[in-house]
Amino acid sequence: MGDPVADSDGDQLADCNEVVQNTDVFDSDTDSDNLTDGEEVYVLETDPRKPDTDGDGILDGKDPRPLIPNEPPVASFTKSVSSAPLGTSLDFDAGGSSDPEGIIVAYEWDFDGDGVYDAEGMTVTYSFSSPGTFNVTLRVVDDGGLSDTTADEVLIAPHPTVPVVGLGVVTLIPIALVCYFLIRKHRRRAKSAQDA
Ligand SMILES: [Ca+2]
Ligand SMILES: [Ca+2]
Ligand SMILES: [Ca+2]
Ligand SMILES: [Ca+2]
Repeated sequence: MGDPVADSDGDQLADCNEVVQNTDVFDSDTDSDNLTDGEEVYVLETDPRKPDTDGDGILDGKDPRPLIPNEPPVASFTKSVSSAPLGTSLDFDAGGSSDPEGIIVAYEWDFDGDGVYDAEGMTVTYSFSSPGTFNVTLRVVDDGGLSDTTADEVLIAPHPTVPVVGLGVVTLIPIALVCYFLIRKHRRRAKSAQDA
């Protein structure tokens, strides 16, 4: 300890400064967070005695922002339509998702609600293979590993022509009934005229 600029552990932090910082003169990484004491003091300005300076659960050596605690992202998406006939390609856009202090690194989509993600990407196009009501779920993950999910329903109709055919039958029934009663009335009148 005679030489004031000696650096016994070679971590770029002189022994005399290690004493000031209260770090280990013979351990280049006092808090074992994979950053040397010199790097923490002079470059990142993180605490060389605390492996997780901001206390967000991510060690300084792996933390993209070791001085700012990570906040979870917020998942949000829009869809081109809420209901469509089977066979339609639907567009989904998660561009409205956000993160308070970082960036979103993954967008995952579960279209059929089975818990298995079917697609990845900020914008996706999907065509459902069967009719029904589907709970489309989006999961976003930020650069600190935190995530958020949101879901929205989509209605897929069985077949585009079915409602038209159904309406036709429904309107034909009263017309047929009216015709039947008119003919019956006409026949009765003709019969009573004959009898008289
Ligand atoms: Ca040193
Ligand atoms: Ca360290
Ligand atoms: Ca941290
Ligand atoms: Ca974040």
